[in-house]
Amino acid sequence: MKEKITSSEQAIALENKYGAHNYHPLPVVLSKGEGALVWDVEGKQYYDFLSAYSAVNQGHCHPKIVEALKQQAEMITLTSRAFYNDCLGMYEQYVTGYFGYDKVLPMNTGAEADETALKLARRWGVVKKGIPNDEVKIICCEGNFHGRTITIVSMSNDPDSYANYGPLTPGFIRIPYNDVAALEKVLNEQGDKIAGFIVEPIQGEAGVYVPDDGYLKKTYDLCKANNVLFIADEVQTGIARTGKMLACDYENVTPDILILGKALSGGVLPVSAVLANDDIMLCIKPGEHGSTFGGFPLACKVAIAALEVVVEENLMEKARVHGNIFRNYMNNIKSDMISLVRGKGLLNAIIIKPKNGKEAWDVCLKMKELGVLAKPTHGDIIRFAPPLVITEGQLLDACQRIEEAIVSFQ
Ligand code: IF1
Repeated sequence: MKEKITSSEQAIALENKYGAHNYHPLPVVLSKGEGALVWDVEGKQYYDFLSAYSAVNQGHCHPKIVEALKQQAEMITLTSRAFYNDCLGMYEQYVTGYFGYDKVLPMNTGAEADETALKLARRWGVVKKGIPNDEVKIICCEGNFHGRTITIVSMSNDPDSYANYGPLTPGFIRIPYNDVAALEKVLNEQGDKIAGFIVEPIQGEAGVYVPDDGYLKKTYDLCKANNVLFIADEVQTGIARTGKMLACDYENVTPDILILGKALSGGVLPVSAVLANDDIMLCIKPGEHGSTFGGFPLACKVAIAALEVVVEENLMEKARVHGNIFRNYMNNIKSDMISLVRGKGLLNAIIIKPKNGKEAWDVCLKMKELGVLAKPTHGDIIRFAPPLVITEGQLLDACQRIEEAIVSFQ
């Protein structure tokens, strides 16, 4: 076994040979990161315009978050929830105060937090709303992405996510996204059997699909009128990414159940959370849900530091201002390959119209050559989501490189 990887080819070959083939990465091998920048094993520098799918909003290896990790790592890392620890309570107080909820249920990955939210909504539906146990339904949206578990992919209408994974979990009703009337119809027809409506304030996987203004508020109000929980999956849109702490803040909507992940740890550890008030959260009792790592001391300290950074460095404002600069710049690029620019804050996408057989993947390879990393999705969409700590100078430099890549195909 060699001590250290010294070339990209070597690292890629190892992954190919020994790793499951469940990804198709861009051919770049990263070994270092700082703020909005990353370096490959050959030492080439790039702007990171993926941010690990919005997990490193606070920037790579943020010194304050890394310091919190190091300090706690020398004390105690994991206790399980069989015992109390001296970090969890303080974190729970901090995170509930930060987002304005009575209680938090700590988990690790986004998918786990989404699963938790679904269980919580079903449980509430049975014990509080009085829906018969086997008849509880949850409404989800077309184009959703909530993770990879069997139950979560049971909500998906993307065959890559759900096909050939055997029997799916029943109990979901899927309606078109950004369609208030569709929700109203389902609620009118079977509202008494429905526990919750789970929605992404902006659909990430669908290609940064931003719903019409008012969609969240109107659907929230419909849920309220029908005694249905409004469940917001802010795993990707939360923690300042879209220019507010939560994307729901744009419409002054407070979800009944809030799901967070990714940037909750600044990309340092898998840390996710479900937040809700007592009437909902206390429907789950001791022994009825959990996880070995959920709320582990290391995660608690890291998450507090990560959330402090967001406020201390005013990342909401930065995302908002720099997002406007980014979209403005992209909209002014003279190329018929750009058919649409959309997004909010620093969660953006460009829809690429293929030209001379060159498509989004080719644009991403060209950008990589020019020092900007982004990943295509659905063939023709490129997502642009740099760490929120990117400076204006860095952003403009990156925009020039993106422009150069796109016009190189003219
Ligand atoms: C992958 C997309 C992003 C999420 C929302 C829950 C989760 C995610 C709204 C699950 C995860 C990821 C995971 C990543 C691809 C990715 C993604 F392209 F699929 F849509 F970010 F844009 N809710 N999103 O976006 O969180 O369990 O992964 O921690 O490779 O699957 P997780």
